[in-house]
Order: sequence, then structure tokens, then C-alpha cells
Amino acid sequence: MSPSSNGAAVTLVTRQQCLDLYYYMRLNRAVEDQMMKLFRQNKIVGGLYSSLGQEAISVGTAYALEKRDWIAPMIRNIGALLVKGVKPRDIFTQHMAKFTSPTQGKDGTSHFGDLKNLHIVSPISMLGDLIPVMTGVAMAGRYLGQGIVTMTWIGDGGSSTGAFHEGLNLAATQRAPFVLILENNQWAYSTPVSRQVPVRDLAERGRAYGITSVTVDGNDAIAVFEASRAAVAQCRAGDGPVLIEAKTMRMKGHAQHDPAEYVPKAMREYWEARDPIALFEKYLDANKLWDAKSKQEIETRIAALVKEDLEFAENSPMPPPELAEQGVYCEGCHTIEAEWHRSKAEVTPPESSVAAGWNVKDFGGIETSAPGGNGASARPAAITPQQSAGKAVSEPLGKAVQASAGRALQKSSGRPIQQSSPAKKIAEVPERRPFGRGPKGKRGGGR
Ligand SMILES: Cc1ncc(C[n+]2csc(CCOP(=O)(O)OP(=O)(O)O)c2C)c(N)n1
Ligand SMILES: [Mg+2]
Repeated sequence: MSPSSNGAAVTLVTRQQCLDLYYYMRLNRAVEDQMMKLFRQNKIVGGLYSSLGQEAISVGTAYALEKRDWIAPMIRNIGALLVKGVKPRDIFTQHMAKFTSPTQGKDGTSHFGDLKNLHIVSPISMLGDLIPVMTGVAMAGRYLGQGIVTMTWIGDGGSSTGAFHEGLNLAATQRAPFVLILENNQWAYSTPVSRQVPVRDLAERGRAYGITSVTVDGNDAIAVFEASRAAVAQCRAGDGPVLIEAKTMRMKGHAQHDPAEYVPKAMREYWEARDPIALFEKYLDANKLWDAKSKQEIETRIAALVKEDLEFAENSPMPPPELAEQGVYCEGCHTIEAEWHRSKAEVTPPESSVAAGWNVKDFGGIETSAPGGNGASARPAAITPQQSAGKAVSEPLGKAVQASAGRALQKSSGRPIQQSSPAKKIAEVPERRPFGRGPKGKRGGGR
């Protein structure tokens, strides 16, 4: 397994951390395997998206965070939700639109959050909008003195949107304690990365904004965890943001309805041989971090948890019809209070007042500087008659317009609409001189 990829001091990953990473990856897969069965039984409401083959990314990144930190997951980040403390039953009930789900059956997939306890911002879009949102959360946390780091994920396709670039630039400019995980899973629906972006490593996109950007093997749980841990430490130290590109492969179609027949066979086989869970099992074996008994214990624990939570979800009722008209508008149900972790006096005047670092003479003025000043004038220099819009621009343009107007008129009706020559007619229109563009009555005539 790779050492820390961004050059940070390498701290060993403990045995317990390795076993935790394995547990969450296995749980992630077990929950999704179960949901695939539910989908085929027609018990899932809406679409079902798979993170098969990407578990090391969701788990390895979220595992680097602390409880106080904030995440905003994407559709393929169920692993991150589990690490953050969401229970499998919440994921099952949410996908089945049950009354016991976090949204009481009002929304599906991973469209739910928990601002109060787990610090999860509900997804608003797959395509980049969470980047400015999580930048804002990071800035707010810094302002309130909370010492938090925020994290969200984006796909290779999502990294080509305006929201991605605007958000990342904002994060970079504000030095927000924010980690962006770019899951390069080779496909954006049916478009391969090579036909979408002319660069090899999508981490280049972060470098363009002057932020630390690294590329890691997204199927190597230790590499992902180490890079994420270093990124979180960098952000916590005030040197964020950080972008981590994790190269991986989307092993299913975009969603259950997509058989992904466009994926070349050789490509699929290459990645099948690099399954992140199988790779990690080999790592645990080779480093004697577990034995057959501890592996069996993990399997038994996961099977029992999934069974219990599935039963809970299956036995849960659908929402009552009258719920549909409740909670549509907020009627005082949300009282969001800022959690100050430092004295407000620190961020309010006079303590927060900072003397301006620079001063420009006559800044904001409209009059010319006094004689003997720096000579700069706040008023634009007078426009010379030659520069004025009059002659130079409008005459040739006028001729071009009148010629084409004449052609258009003749073409549309087969004969000129007006008997008089269009050229002569347009020539009679007085020259238009926009107000304030030059001295009146000079060359070129006025109004
Ligand atoms: C504005 C908009 N257009 C299209 C979609 C549908 N859509 C959702 S995800 C996606 C592809 C995203 O690809 P990528 O960012 O690579 O993420 P991946 O699915 O591979 O995880 C598309 C086309 C959408 N949700 N919103
Ligand atoms: Mg993709």
C-alpha cells in the first residue's frame, strides 16, 4: 500500500484503524447489496445508485474526519454516511420512502441530512453546488471559532460544471478549511473522462486555483485514508483547502436502470481485479492484522445489523396521506442558532476593527486631482472628435445595414416593399450620436 501521497509526515495507520476501515467498507457493500435486492422486489421508491468499487473512497475519506466536522454526501457516498454515524435502517427506510425515515418518506435516496448531531448537509445537487455550500459552512465554522473541517465529493463529470469552478475558486481565495474529494470513476453517465476533459489528472483542476491537489489510488483504502488525514490536518492548521482526486471505476451503470453496455470489457476486467475490498483483505492477511476468526466476527456483526435494520424498515409504515401537506413551508419548525465557540467580542468592533492596509488618493472621487497631485484624473479624458462614435463608426455601419436591409426586403416579398430606393431612404435618417459621447456641434454634426 502506498505511503502518504502528499508528502505529509507519515504516521502509522493502527491495526484498529485498519479493522474499522474494513468494517465500514464491508458494511457499505452489504447495505447496497441488500438495497439491490429491494430494488428488484420493487420496494425502492425512485432510483438506486451504486458505489460498488468506490467504497474505499467514501470510507477512507470520511474516516479521516472528527465528530465535529461536516460532510455533504453524494449519491455514491453511503459509506461516508455510515462512518459519520448514520444507521443502515435510516438508509433503508429513506430509499423505501417509509414514515420512519429521516425525511418521514418525503424524499428518497441519500437526500437527507442531520445538521444538529451528525453534521450532515443534505445533498442539493450531484453537479457541484455543494462546493460553494460547504465552503460557506467551513467559513462559518472558522468565524464561530469551531475549528471544523468540511468535506464533500464530486464526480469527474461534475468537475466540469461552473459551480465546481466558482466554488473552488471561492474556497481557494478564502483559504477555507474544506476538503474536496474528486471521485474520478472514469464515467459521467456514458461519457468517458477522455472525451470530457483534455487532461490526464483531474487534480490539475485544483492546482489551477493554487490549492494543494493530489491524486491517489481510490481503490487503496490506506492511501485514501492517509491522503485525507493529511488534508484534514492541513485544513485544521489553516492552510486549506485541499483537493484529492481518487482514481477508481464505477462498477455498475449510472443507476440500476443503466446496464452500462458502453463500458469496454477489458476495462471492466482490469478494475474487477482491483476490487478495493478484496485488495484490503489481502493487505490485512499479508500484514497479519487479522485472522479467520476476526474476519468471521466482522461478517457476523454486519449480517446481524443489516438483518435487524432491514426488518425494521420492512415493518415500517408508509407515511399517512395528510403528511403531504405538512412541513411544506417552515412555520417556525427550524430555530437555527449559531454555536459560538469563541467570544463574540473577538469578531465585533472595536476588537475586530482593522486599520485599512492601503489608501489611494482621491479614491472614489469624481473630480480631477488638485494641481501638484499625482496627475491622475478621476474624470475620463475628453474624447476627441475622431474617437467619437459619430463619423468613423456609424457611416460604414449605416451603409452596411442599409444594403442588407434592402436585400432582405427584396428577398422576402420578391420585390421591394417601398418604391423608393431603400438606400436613399436610410440615408435620410439623421446620424445618431449617443448622449454624452462627445462634444456637440463639432465635426460630424450634432442633433
Ligand atoms: C443539471 C443536471 N444535469 C444532469 C443531471 C443528471 N446527472 C446526475 S449525475 C450525472 C452524471 C455525473 O457524472 P459524474 O460527475 O462523473 O459522477 P458519477 O455519476 O460518475 O458518480 C448526470 C448526468 C443532473 N442531476 N443535473
Ligand atoms: Mg464519474
